[in-house]
Amino acid sequence: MLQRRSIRITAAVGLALAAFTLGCDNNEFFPTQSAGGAGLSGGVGGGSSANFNFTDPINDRVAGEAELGAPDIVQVSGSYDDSELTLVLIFDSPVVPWSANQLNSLDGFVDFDLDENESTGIPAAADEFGGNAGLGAEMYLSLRDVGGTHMTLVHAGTKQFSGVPAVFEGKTVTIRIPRTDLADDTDGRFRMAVVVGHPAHTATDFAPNEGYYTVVGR
Ligand SMILES: [Ca+2]
Ligand SMILES: [Ca+2]
Ligand SMILES: [Ca+2]
Repeated sequence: MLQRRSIRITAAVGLALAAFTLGCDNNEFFPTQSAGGAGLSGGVGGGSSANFNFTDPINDRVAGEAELGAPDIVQVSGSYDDSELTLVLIFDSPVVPWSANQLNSLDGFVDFDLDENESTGIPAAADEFGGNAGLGAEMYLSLRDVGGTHMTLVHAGTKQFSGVPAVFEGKTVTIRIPRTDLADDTDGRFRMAVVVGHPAHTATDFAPNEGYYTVVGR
């Protein structure tokens, strides 16, 4: 468990999960109540969107054959527009929510370097598990599910976090992040690195294997 990534919501807290500010830094945080106010937008906004699409090799798990069946990411795609970031993670075989506690249950992080500056934010999670993403993340997404329907988006600096909708459909996981949650991105570009894992190992695959993806939105 990463000390600095202490905010890993693992309890179902309902759909109205809203932003909190935490004073807790050393333990997993299990919220027992949700604050009202923040609606979760699942709608499609107007205007054009910039699409992105990156690939990762198949069957390149960190531990090789020893982890056959564990999440192996093969594609990271989505769109980024005025209203939201849609992030689509595709695997070589179906994955299920972390809470299902299966070999193919999804764990991990997506790190967002919103100012494209490695010296600001926190080191990528991938780097802590033997990867080499080389970015400084202002925000990160914990891929552990919240109640099977949401994941936790965390601001690395303020520790504010919110629930964002995540849909598991076979080999595909789709996450929608409101643009307002990515306010540290001021020019429509950011860097992103993904590390996926499962309940036995936090890191079974890096995407990309080294470095980061640069998303150019609008
Ligand atoms: Ca892979
Ligand atoms: Ca940064
Ligand atoms: Ca990989």
